[in-house]
Amino acid sequence: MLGWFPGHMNKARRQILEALPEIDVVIEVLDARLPYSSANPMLASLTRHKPVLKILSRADLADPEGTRAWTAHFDAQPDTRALAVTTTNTRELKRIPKLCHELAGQVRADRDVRVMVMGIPNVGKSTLINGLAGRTIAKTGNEPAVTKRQQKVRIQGRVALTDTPGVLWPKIEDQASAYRLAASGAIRDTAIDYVDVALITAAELAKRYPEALKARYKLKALPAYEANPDADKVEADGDARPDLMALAGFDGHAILAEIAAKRGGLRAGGEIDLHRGSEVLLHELRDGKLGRLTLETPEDIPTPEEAAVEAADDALEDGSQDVAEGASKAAPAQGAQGEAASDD
Ligand SMILES: Nc1nc2c(ncn2[C@@H]2O[C@H](COP(=O)(O)OP(=O)(O)O)[C@@H](O)[C@H]2O)c(=O)[nH]1
Ligand SMILES: [Mg+2]
Repeated sequence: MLGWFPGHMNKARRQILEALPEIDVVIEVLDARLPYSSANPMLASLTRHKPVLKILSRADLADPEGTRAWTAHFDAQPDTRALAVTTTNTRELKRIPKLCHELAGQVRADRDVRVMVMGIPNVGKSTLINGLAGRTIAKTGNEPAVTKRQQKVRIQGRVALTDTPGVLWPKIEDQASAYRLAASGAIRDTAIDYVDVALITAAELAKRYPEALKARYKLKALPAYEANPDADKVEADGDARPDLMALAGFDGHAILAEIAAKRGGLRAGGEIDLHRGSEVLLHELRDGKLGRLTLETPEDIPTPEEAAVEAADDALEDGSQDVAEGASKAAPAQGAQGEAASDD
C-alpha cells in the first residue's frame, strides 16, 4: 500500500516544521468514529512541543459513549484538550476560541492566539474553518489531493487560524487502521479490495455492535470465526495482512453472505453476490443507517511493541517496492514510521 500515499509528504513535513514556531496551538481534526486511525502518523512527533486541541468531528455519526471514552483519553494527555463536535453545526464550535486561549496559556495581550488546523483529507478541516470564521473561506467536500494554497483567517475571540500546509495522509501503514479508514470512507474505495473491507467491517461490527447489526439486517445469529492456527496472516491484494477477521472473532463472510441474500444479492442458481452485500453494508454504515457507531476504542491503540512489529513487517514487505519506486519516496515513509513508533 506504499504507493497510495503521495510522494510530497516530505514537503508537507518541512512546511509544517517551518510554520510551527509561529504557532501557539495546534488544532488536530480527527474523525470521532476513528480518532486513532484518522490521525496523521507524523503529527504526534511534529507537534509534541505545542499544546493541541483535538477536535473530534462527525460526532453526530459516532457512538456518544465511544466519544466520551476518546475525549477522556485525550484530556488525560499533557497540554491536550479534546472537543467532540458536529462540525457542520456552527453553534457547537463556539467554545473553540476559549479553549485555544486556555491551551496557549500566557500569550501577549497585544496579539491573537495563532492556531494551525491540521488533519487528514476529508476529516472536516474546511468545514471547521468556515464555521469558525462565519463565512466561506475554504472549499469543502472534494478537493484535489495536491498541495493547496495556505489559508489564514482571523476569527472571533482573538484567534488567527492557518490551514495545514500540504496534504497529510492517514495511518494506512497500520493494517487495522487502513481497513477502518476504508470502512468510514476516508480512503477511496479502490485503495483496498472492496469486499475484503466489508468482510472485516462485518466482523468488527459483530464484535462491537452486535445488536445494531442484527437489528438492521434481521440476522438471527452472528457466527463466530476462528483463525487457521497455522496462519496469523492472510493474503489480501497480493500482500499479507494480519487475520483481522480472526482478531474480531466473527465470521464476516457468513454475515455478509446473509446480508447479500436478503438485500438483492441472491443470483439465479443460488449464488451469493458478496459485492452487492458489501455495497449495502458499507453505504449504510457511512450513511449512519446502523446508528451512531465508533469503530475503535482507546484500547485498540497498538502498544509500542505491536507498532514496532508491524513497522518491521512492513519494512520487509515493502523492500522490493522501495527499489521500484525509488529511495526518495521510501525513505520518508520509514522515517515517519520510526517517529510514530518511538514517540512515547
Ligand atoms: N455528518 C457530518 N459531516 C461532516 C462533519 N464535518 C464535516 N462533514 C462533511 O465532511 C465532508 C468533508 O469536509 P471538509 O471540511 O471538506 O474536509 P477537509 O478535507 O478536512 O477540509 C463535507 O462534505 C462536510 O460537509 C460533521 O461533523 N458531521
Ligand atoms: Mg479542506
